[in-house]
Amino acid sequence: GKKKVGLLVMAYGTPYKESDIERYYTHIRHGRRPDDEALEDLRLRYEAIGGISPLAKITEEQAQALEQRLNAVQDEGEFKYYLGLKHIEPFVEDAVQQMNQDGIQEAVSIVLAPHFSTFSVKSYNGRAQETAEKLGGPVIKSVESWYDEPKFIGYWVDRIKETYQSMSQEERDSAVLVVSAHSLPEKILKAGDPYPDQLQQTADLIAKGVGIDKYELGWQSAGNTPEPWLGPDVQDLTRDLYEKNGYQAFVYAPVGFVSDHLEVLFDNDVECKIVTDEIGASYYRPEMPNTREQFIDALATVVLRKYEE
Ligand code: FEC
Repeated sequence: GKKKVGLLVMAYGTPYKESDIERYYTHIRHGRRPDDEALEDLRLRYEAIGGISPLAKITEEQAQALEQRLNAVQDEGEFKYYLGLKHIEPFVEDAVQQMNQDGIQEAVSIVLAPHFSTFSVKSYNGRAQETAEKLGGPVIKSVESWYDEPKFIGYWVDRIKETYQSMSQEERDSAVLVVSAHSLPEKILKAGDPYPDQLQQTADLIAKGVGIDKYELGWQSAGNTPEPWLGPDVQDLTRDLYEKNGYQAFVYAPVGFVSDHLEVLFDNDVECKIVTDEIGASYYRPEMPNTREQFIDALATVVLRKYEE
């Protein structure tokens, strides 16, 4: 038979039910339980998007779709997916242990986030490699980033073109594209982290593909801590851009994420929308990649390139 290849799909994770929120948030805070106020604030945000996040289901479906696609486009190996999450079970370590128990000797890993940073992708990959080393296998080839994969750029170019085409000529002429990712503490810059540069490149490639020159980089969903975070925040940026340029339409492309989840459904669709409502501008947020074929094909291309290295 064909050689079995582990497909380690890593993602952030989300509470499965309301009673998971506390332990999930505590894990995000490195084991320090958030105070009641912070906890209640998070619970209310989940409530505002329907109680819990659709992320768990979407992540699972993305992994399944990616496995299927990989097995449809090549014959060399038979990919089997394992889900490894950052902040809730099945944890990254659980997934690697399962691969090991299943006798998987080689694997490719990918994080469902396009841009590399020490806080995100490096930590996922580190946890996977460390566990594999400790257990004596499998050998894991880890994708580090895929922010410039042409098929991924193509996904956003197509969605944004559709959005601009749905506008009147007048609105299109006074529209701006806001390309964003999750903010991180500013201290990553001192360590030479490529994260902001990679987001800039993603934005430049998308704008070029769409054929627009009015676009800006923004950061969103910054943590609730006293240290400085990368900015400008997308909400502040929206106000500033309106004051400076009087834009009538704002198109949000949260390209640092790949699914409908809290950070998009709340931080963009609720919080940014509050600002565009206030200033009387239109709010647009093209569909997230989720399990769209064009996106899954982009991921499959990236994984195969790594596999064949
Ligand atoms: O449940 C859902 O639908 C949303 C899941 C979710 C995703 C996500 C993505 C990223 N985060 C990143 C970094 C940080 C840093 C902190 C932080 C805090 C939170 C909190 C929740 C949360 N994150 Fe998250 N993030 C998601 C959910 N994140 C909930 C806690 C409440 C809050 O502060 O809003 C700050 C930790 C601290 O307190 O010190 C840093 C990065 C990504 C994108 C890359 C990736 O997906 O791995 C980076 C999805």
